[in-house]
Order: sequence, then C-alpha cells, then structure tokens
Amino acid sequence: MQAMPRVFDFNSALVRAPGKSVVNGLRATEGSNPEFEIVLAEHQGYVAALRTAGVRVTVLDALEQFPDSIFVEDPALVFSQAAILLRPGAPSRRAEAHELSGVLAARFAELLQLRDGFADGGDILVTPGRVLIGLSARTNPAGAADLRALLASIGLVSEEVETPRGTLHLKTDCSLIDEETMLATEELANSGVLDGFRILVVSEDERGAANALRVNDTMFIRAGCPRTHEMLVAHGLNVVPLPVSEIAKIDAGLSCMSLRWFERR
Ligand code: CIR
Repeated sequence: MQAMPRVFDFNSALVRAPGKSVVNGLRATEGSNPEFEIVLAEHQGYVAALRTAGVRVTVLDALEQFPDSIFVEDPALVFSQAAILLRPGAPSRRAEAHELSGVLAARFAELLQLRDGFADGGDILVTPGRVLIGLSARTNPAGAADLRALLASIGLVSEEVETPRGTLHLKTDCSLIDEETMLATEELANSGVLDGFRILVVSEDERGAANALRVNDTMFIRAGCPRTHEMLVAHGLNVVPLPVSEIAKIDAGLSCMSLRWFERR
C-alpha cells in the first residue's frame, strides 16, 4: 500500500513566467525597481530547483497586464482533491484568479470559487491538522468565512488567525518545516498563533528567511541567510538556498511563486 503523502509532499506544481511588467509589481515601501533579467533568472532557478526536488512543473505564459501574476500562490489554493479560486485583496490582482480558472479546471476534479470578501493564498498555511487563514490587509473576515466553508466542503478543518500588523501575508512570517515544526519571525512566534508547534525563530537580521518552502525532503530558503541555514541543518534538514533578492524588492519570497499539490496518479 502507498504511504499517505505528507502536507509538504508534492509531485505537481504550476508557476507563471514573469512578464516585463513584473518590475512594476506591488510593494509596500519605496525602493529600487527589480531588474527584469534577474527576476527571470531567479524564476528559472526556482523552477529548476522544484524539478530537482521531484516536482513536475508546468510553466504558464507570462501575463503582461498583471505585473504580480508571477506570484501564482495568491489567486488560488490547490489540494489533491480540489482547487479553489480566491479573490485577491489587491484590486490590481483580482482578475488573476480568472486567468487560472481554465488551467485549474483541466487539472482538478473539483474547482471551487470564493464568492465573498477577499483572500490571498499567501495568508493560507496548510498544516497537518488544520488550515490556518491569516487575516491581513489582503484577507478579510468575509473572505475567511467563505473560505472556511469551502474548505469544510472538501473535508478540511480551518482556523482564522491574525497576520501580524504591517506584514503582507501570514506566510511572509512563517513556514512549515515538518509535521510539528514551524520556522517563524520572533513576532509571530510570540503571538500565540503557532501554539502547539515547535518553533524555530529566525534572527531579526534574517527576517526574510521566514518565508521558506519545504518540498518533499528539501527545505528551500532564500540565499544569504547563514544563521537560518545553519539552524535548519542542525534540525536535520536538507537545506537548499535560492537567490530571490530581486523578487524580494516587490515583497515576495519562495512560497508565492508556485501552486503545489500531490496528484494521485
Ligand atoms: C504583492 O504585493 O501582491 C506582490 N508584490 C507580492 C506577493 C507575494 N506573495 C506571497 O508571498 N504569497
């Protein structure tokens, strides 16, 4: 009999190539624009790394009219049994969900759709026991309530939590490392949101490392975070750093560039 996949076991992923407009992606603070060529190289490195980790990756065409559409994690949620089209909280991103509908309908037995409020996939953290939904500037109570009903309809228990104020998404500040352990910023670790999990806290100068990505037996972290790297190796993980300094200029990290699921073949 086949073993049940763990929540971080994935054999399939969707990503979207960046368009040149990615340099105009949303960002919370002023700063230098990312360079398109470097974003592209970072994206290609990310895709190659997912493939090396055992994932079959489909690369969707760039959408110039949506600068942030490279961040496919936000407009949808995917599970083995179903996909859910979300309603991203940023007006410029709202139609990105529609752009995914055909692709998801072709791959998932069931395609559900958020009808009320707003929710970004970056606020949704899937853990073994329950799905955490972070309330944020992008995910509001109406969206969270509708999403909870949709998740319940496919057999998933969920819970609303608070994304730290001023933080873009819940997963900007935390990532699942294994069934019992989270990587998190100190602020989130102290908030109580992750109670019940063992928490490895990133140092203040490596805050950005909290958005990491566990895929099968590989733990991807952003390059240039030696303390986090060391801490995760000490935890027994196979750690692979990936450069994301350009996409970080538009407030993004590792989880946001893919939709990942375990397809039962
Ligand atoms: C945005 O503000 O929507 C994009 N510039 C960044 C989205 C990052 N998404 C994520 O971490 N899930």
